Amino acid sequence: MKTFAILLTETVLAGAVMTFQPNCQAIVYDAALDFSLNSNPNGVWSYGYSDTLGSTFVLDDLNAQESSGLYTWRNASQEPNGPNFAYNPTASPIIIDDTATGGTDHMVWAPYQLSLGPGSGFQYSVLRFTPPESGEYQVQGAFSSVDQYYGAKTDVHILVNGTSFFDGLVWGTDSVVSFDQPLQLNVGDVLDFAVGPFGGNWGWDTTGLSATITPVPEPSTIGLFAAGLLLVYRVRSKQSDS
Ligand SMILES: [Ca+2]
Repeated sequence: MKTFAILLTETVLAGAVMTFQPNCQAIVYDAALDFSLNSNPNGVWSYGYSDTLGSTFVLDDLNAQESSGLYTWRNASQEPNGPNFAYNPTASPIIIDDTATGGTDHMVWAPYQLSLGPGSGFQYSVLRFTPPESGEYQVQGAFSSVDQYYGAKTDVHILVNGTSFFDGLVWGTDSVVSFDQPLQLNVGDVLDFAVGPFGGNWGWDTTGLSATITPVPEPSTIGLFAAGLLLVYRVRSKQSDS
C-alpha cells in the first residue's frame, strides 16, 4: 500500500511535470527548416524587404521554384533584381557556377540552407519573426557568404521593433558572423533579420542565414520541476534506508 508520503510525492511530481510540459516540448523555431514556399506569412516567419534599414516592412508576394531547385520569395514590385530569399530544400548542395564560361558567380547553397539577398536598389532583405507568446528567447545562428568567387560584402543586422541591437559585416567567402544571445520579446514585438548591400555594390551579396529561436523556460517552472525530482529522490532514499 502506498504511504501518504509517496502519494504526496507523486501528486507534486505530476503537477510539476504538467507545469513543465509546455516549455519541455523542445520548441525550436528554425528559419531554414521552417521555410515555406507556399505561405507568407508562414507561422511565426514572414519574408519581405525594407527600402532602408528599419523602415517599413513589406511582405514578399512572388514565390517560385527555380530551375536550379531553389525555392524563392521576392516582391513583384521590386523586380527585376529585387531583394530575395532562396532556400535549398534538398539534402544535396545546389550550385550555380558560371565561372567556366567566364562568369563570376560561384554560388553554393548547402543542404537546407536559407539565404537573403539585398536588391539592386539597395533594399534590405528582411526575415521577420513574430513571437507567439511573451517571454525570453535564445536567438542563435550566423550570417555567411553563399558566393564563393568574390564573396558577399553585406551589412547584417538583427532588429527589435525597427531598432538594431546586433550589427555585423559579412566580408568575403569565408566570413561568418555569429550571434547567440537571450532576448526578451513580448507579443506585438517583431524581430527582424536584415541583410543590406553595404556600400554601392550589391553583386555577389547573397548571404546565408541560419537562425534558431528557442523559448527559454521560466526559472519558476524549472524550480518546481527540480523540487518534484528532489522530493522523489528523498522518498526513494528513505524507502531504501528502511
Ligand atoms: Ca555588397
